[in-house]
Amino acid sequence: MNLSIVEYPDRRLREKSLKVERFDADLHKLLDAMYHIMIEHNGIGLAAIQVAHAKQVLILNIPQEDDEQPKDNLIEMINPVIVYHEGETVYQEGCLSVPSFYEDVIRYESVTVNFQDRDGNTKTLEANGLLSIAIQHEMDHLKGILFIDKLSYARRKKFEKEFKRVQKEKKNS
Ligand code: Y12
Ligand code: CO
Repeated sequence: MNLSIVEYPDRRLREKSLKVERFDADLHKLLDAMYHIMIEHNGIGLAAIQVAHAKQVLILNIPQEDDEQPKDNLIEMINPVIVYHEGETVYQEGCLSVPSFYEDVIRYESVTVNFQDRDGNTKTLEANGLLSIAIQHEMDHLKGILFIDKLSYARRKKFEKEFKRVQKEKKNS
């Protein structure tokens, strides 16, 4: 399966992803291809809509303390739902669909998520730290929300100005 990353301001990133009903070979192929493209681009999280598949599918592979990112730590979430959240935290986020931009975003500090695995089994995960932030960032993608949508009006204006400048620079180089 040949995938490419959809980049802002592409309108496909605004689509609402649909619930997965079939846990079949096609879903497994999509998950495997998402893992490869995420690693190829040095990502730590990816939602299916970022590769133009509007399905409630996301993957996460948070680096360890030694910066290694073994596949053993890969988490695949299908149809995730946050059932509990607590606290607040701020983290400078980046996104493979908005390359080169990093912004402070406020998120819940810890979350409990119900989801299904690639075979349709129901799971629950309690997360905090970077994993909690990454889950919320990727779950926003399933609703067509980007991390830049969470910025203050002034911060977003600054982002748009800088984004236009970078696009112009890319065009002229
Ligand atoms: C905390 C905050 C956000 C997340 C969501 C997952 N985000 C990523 O995986 C972002 C990765 C990223 C990688 C980049 O590097 C390349 O494309 C080679 C990048 O590109 C540049 O900055 C040029 C931007 C973002 C998880 C946890
Ligand atoms: Co993202």
